[in-house]
Order: sequence, then structure tokens, then C-alpha cells
Amino acid sequence: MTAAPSASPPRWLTRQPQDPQKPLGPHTLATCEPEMLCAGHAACPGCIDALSARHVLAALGPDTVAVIPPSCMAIIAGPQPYSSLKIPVYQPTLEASAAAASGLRRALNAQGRHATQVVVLAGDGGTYDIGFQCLSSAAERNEDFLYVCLDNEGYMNTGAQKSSATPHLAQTGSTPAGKTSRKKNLLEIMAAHGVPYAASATVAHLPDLQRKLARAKAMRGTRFLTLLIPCLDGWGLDDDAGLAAARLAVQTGAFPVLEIEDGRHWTINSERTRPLADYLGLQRRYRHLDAAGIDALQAEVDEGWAHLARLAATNPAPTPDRNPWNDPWRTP
Ligand SMILES: Cc1ncc(C[n+]2csc(CCOP(=O)(O)OP(=O)(O)O)c2C)c(N)n1
Ligand code: SF4
Ligand SMILES: [Mg+2]
Repeated sequence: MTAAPSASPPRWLTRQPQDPQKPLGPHTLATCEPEMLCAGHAACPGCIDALSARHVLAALGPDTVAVIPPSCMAIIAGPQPYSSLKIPVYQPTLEASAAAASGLRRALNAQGRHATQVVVLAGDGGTYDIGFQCLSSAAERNEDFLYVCLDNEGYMNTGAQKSSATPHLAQTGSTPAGKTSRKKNLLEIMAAHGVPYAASATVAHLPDLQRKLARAKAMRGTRFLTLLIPCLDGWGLDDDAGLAAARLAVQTGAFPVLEIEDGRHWTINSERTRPLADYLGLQRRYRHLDAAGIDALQAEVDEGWAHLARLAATNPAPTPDRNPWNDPWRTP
């Protein structure tokens, strides 16, 4: 006997459009900020793309408009009127996020809505590669928005192809033998534009991320924040390993957590406490490496870290509260 078809349609079909006049829901985040990303979104279970966006939006507050180009985050935000976000979302082409954000900012200013935040939530492909021309020219004009790159180190939404954010030797769908070139150093490129604020962070170090979001929110001009998002599917991680991978990326120095003010004051907010092999061993995309491959990557991390240390030593942050040793994320 076949089962009778269910009388009720799938839950996502029955969700009602968000009422912009309705007060935002209860304060559910640890920060007591209003929640702006609803449950029931379409991220892969366990993915920290959604968790990261949730904290970014909570820090910015309800008076925010988002620009989200094609990416995993666009899938998570979902189509109107069924969007998982309680704020207005504009989806531009993959090339055009920074131009869209520039235009939105100017339109809001023309309406006198100077306090409304404009935030871009874009993937690494839409930032390092396809949207880079737009981002560079907006940064050169010092357009007033916060650009958050959700860096999962590949074109993940379309099946895990390599981007210029993919690290050296990592396997992707389009680099099955391992990527032959290194990851583009976008943070340093943004610093070279002289933007007021450029920083890296992860949601696995939440107090550090929240502090950086608060600082970025309080500034005007182009603010750039890149967040490492271990992709469960593309990196070959267990469903519950996203946060552990982000933590290991920082602890091994594969993803240094830092801040750059006005393009010239460098502060390293993390320290290296573990060998790179601990981080690589968690991921399927490095399973093809032998000991020599792992050593080569360790040498690259060492070299990158020495370069950063020189920058931070010769161009330190101007005020004492930027001292990384005071950063709250350092406590377990
Ligand atoms: C110009 C252009 N090329 C290709 C695509 C197809 N496309 C849609 S989403 C996507 C992946 C974007 O990757 P990324 O920005 O890293 O975001 P992720 O999916 O990894 O979150 C691609 C290639 C497109 N929309 N526009
Ligand atoms: S493909 Fe990767 S980054 Fe995208 S939602 Fe799934 S786990 Fe997250
Ligand atoms: Mg990506």
C-alpha cells in the first residue's frame, strides 16, 4: 500500500513574508543583539557561513541593508518573499557588489538615512576574482560601506572550483592534483588602497570578531573584513568540524587574524601555537600531500608569518588599546 500524500505543504512553502513593521524577535544571541537571520535557511547543516553572517548582522543591527551576490550566502538568504533575513537584501551580479553598495549608500544619504548601514556579504570568488575590479575602485574612492568577504577558499556554491583565495596545493574540482599557485594576499592589497580599516577574523574567535565589527561599524569609509569559512563539503570536513577548522587555521598561522588601520598600522591579533600539519590533517583537500608537501606548506606559512611580523613591528597601531595581548579572544 502506498502512503497517502501529506496534506500539508513543505514548511518552506508556508513561511510568510517578513513584515518589516513587525518588531524583531527576542534577543537570542549571546550579545543580546536582535536576531536577523531566521532558522530554516538553506545552508549545509553545520556550515559556519550562516553562523558568521548571523553575528555580522546582529552586530550591525536592524537598520542595515545587505548586498549579497551569487554565492552560498545568497542561497542562505534565499529568494524574496521567503528570505531568511529580516533586512532588505539586494542581489547584484557577481561582478558588481561594491558598485551596488556604493550606489545604495549614496541613495540612502540622499534620503537623509545616514545612519543606515550598508553591508556586502560576498564570497571569495565574488571578491578576490570576479568582483575585484569593482571593489578596488570603490576602495580607491573610499566609498562608505562595510564589505565582508565570507572566504571559503573556492567557488563552493557551484561545486568547489578553485578561486584565487584557494591555498597552494589544495585540491578542488578544477585543481584535482592540487592548486599550483598560492592564495592571493587580499588583505595586503586592500591595505595598499589605504582604506580606513581592513581586518581578518573568524567566528570561532567570537569576541575578537565582535570587537572588529563594533570598530568597523563606528567608522565611515570603506571597511573590509575577511572571515575564514571552512567549507564542510569543499574542504572535506565532518559536519561538526567547521569551528574546529577555523580555530586550527588561526592557531597554526594558516589564517592570521589581524587588523590594518589606514592601510599602514598593522596589528597581529593571533599567535602560532601548533604545527600546520594539525590543520591540514583535518581536511580531505590535503590528503594527497606527502611529508615533503606538508613541509613546503609549513615553510610558506613561516615565511608569511615573518613578513607579517616585520610589518607589525615597523608599522604598529597608534593607540594602546590595539595591543593584541589585550584581545579577549585569547582567553579560552
Ligand atoms: C560572472 C559570473 N560567473 C559565474 C557565475 C556563476 N556563479 C554563481 S555563484 C558562483 C560561485 C561564487 O563563489 P564565491 O563567490 O566564492 O561564493 P561561495 O559560493 O563560495 O560562497 C558562480 C561561479 C555568475 N553568477 N556570474
Ligand atoms: S557549500 Fe560549503 S560554504 Fe556553502 S553552505 Fe555548504 S558547507 Fe557552507
Ligand atoms: Mg567561495
